[in-house]
Amino acid sequence: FKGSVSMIDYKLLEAATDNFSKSNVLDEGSTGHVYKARFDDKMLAAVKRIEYGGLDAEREFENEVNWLCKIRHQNVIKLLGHCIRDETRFLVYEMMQNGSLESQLHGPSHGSALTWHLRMKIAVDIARGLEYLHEHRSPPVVHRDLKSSNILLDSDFNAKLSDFGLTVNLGAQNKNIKLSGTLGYVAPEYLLDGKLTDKSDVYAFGVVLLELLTGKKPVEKMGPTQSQSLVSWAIPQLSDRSKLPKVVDPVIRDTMDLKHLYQVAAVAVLCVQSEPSYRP
Ligand code: ACK
Repeated sequence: FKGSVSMIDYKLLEAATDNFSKSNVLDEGSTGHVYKARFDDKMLAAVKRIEYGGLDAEREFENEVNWLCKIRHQNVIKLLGHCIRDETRFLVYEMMQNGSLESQLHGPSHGSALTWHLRMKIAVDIARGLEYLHEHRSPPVVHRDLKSSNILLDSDFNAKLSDFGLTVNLGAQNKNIKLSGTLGYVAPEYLLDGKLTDKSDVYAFGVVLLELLTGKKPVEKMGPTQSQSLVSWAIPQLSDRSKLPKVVDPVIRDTMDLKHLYQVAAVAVLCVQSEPSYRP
């Protein structure tokens, strides 16, 4: 692997996680456990341990390391190192103390820590991360699995994009990209026709905005018809479409109220549907 992300010695990982002790488990995810790690008695990090999960999982691991070696942005998770031991793979990330946006919104606290001001800032952080991937990388990079569980929050609730296992660039070599992503977030044109563009991420961003607004999960395991109905639910919220461009501006100033935020969510979804030139 290229870049500045270092290979970390397995013994160091064992020591930093007290031998992967139960008390250090942050999450028991489907792809692997995430552990709290403490290096040199001070620096905190999160270690994802991925047991052998077949070729696809291996490819995703390599893909994640390769992308995170190349991408440095304040709204993208920092990969500090990686380690391979027999069939098990480890990824070491900067610690994100407030966990995922999904657990903040849908966990026991039901979003109570997230004021409207904070939700607004999280939305802008995500947009900045996406803008970097789409506009400042050439060819554009598509995250391909944007969702609330892949948005992590640090101790100050700065939001960063994570999980680059499915990420691709829109270069010529990627004409036939296998359909992947998470139902509920996946753009209808990608799901139905396999048409992948950077707008696929924008669609997912629209769904995350709706989640931030309503505190509700997009229905999981649903087909394209239902995911389209989420869109048709959002659009009637806009009373006057001719005012759309004016809505976006005040967002960036910290003056948003619920009504504005609601409109912005609808704008994001609407733009993907109807404005080919739109960028987040
Ligand atoms: O919401 P959570 O508790 O926070 O559940 C997810 C889970 O692991 C799967 O992604 C947590 N997690 C992942 N990466 C990190 C990280 N860098 N710092 C803290 N927690 C993390 C996340």
